[in-house]
Amino acid sequence: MESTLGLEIIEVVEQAAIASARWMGKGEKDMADQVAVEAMRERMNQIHMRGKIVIGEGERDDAPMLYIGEDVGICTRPDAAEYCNPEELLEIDIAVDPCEGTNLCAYGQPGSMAVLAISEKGGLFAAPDFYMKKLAAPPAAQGKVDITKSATENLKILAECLSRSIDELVVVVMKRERHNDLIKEIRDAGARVRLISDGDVSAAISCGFAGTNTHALMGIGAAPEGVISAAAMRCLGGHFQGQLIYDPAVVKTGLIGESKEANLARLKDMGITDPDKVYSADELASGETVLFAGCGITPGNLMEGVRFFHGGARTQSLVISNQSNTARFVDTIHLFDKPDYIAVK
Ligand code: VTB
Repeated sequence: MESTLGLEIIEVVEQAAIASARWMGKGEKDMADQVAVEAMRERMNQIHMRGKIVIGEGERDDAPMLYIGEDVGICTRPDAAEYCNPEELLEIDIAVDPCEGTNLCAYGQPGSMAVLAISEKGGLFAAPDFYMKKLAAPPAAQGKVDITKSATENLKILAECLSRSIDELVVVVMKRERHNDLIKEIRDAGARVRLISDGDVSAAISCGFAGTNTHALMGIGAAPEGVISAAAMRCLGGHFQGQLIYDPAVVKTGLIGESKEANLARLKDMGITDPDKVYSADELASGETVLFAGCGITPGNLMEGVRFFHGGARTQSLVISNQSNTARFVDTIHLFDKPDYIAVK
């Protein structure tokens, strides 16, 4: 799966990032998202694969493109068997977020990315559109920190695992009212907090790389993106845990507007019998083969953003694979017009 897909999915995230970056700083987050969705879908449909969106833009009725359950790829066509080889005919599951951190893109802030994760059928947890309490940490702390422990306890463990003092740790937290107590606790424990307005996927994955000065992500973000973060962290051997948040009293805004009872009923319908279960990265991205791809829209901790020049753009992407055990940073120059000569900038 990886050999053919690995390179092509780079182009999928690159195209989404370039489209979205044209709307960077324009203050229109819906446009930044919409063009990314269109570009991602168009490029995805040129790949010889039989893909199904398991995490996407929403339920079929609400999202016209990249909706949950949508078939993508050339080999989903009815006559695919005639021109797709048997391996390409195996169904794969795809989780996408064409513009993660739409606000960041719309306001020209760092950390927005086009991201996706791929696995064989059934290899990615089909997370409901709820919230998720998340804990990400570097590989050295994998399986040692625990989301069920207090932030204070986890910081002690983390400091030990990373052979440093607590005040040398940086924890990323999204600036939300729901995190006020958490932020206070982290500061009281002696660690330093980097508050971000949006974009916890970039923050989670940064924990997987030494040198990013990001030692943990704590707090509550969206559940579907948690699966994409988990896919990357699983490949990197980093720590990631997630716990669904279904009680509107915990998160008063956004995704969950209904009652707690209705949310619990929805989870049950989806076959989630233990709504309080703590999911590990291995459970959220359980497939044998897991691939993650991301491309910076605005500059971030891990990747540059899209930089346009006359007639082209330069992007930086990251592809992580648990098959080849590689994390590839790919620097690409895109020439939009057919040039007379390649003017690399
Ligand atoms: C956003 C976004 C994150 O979750 O915060 C969203 O920035 C949900 O949280 O990157 P709010 O409803 O409080 O804004 C993410 O999309 C992903 O977890």
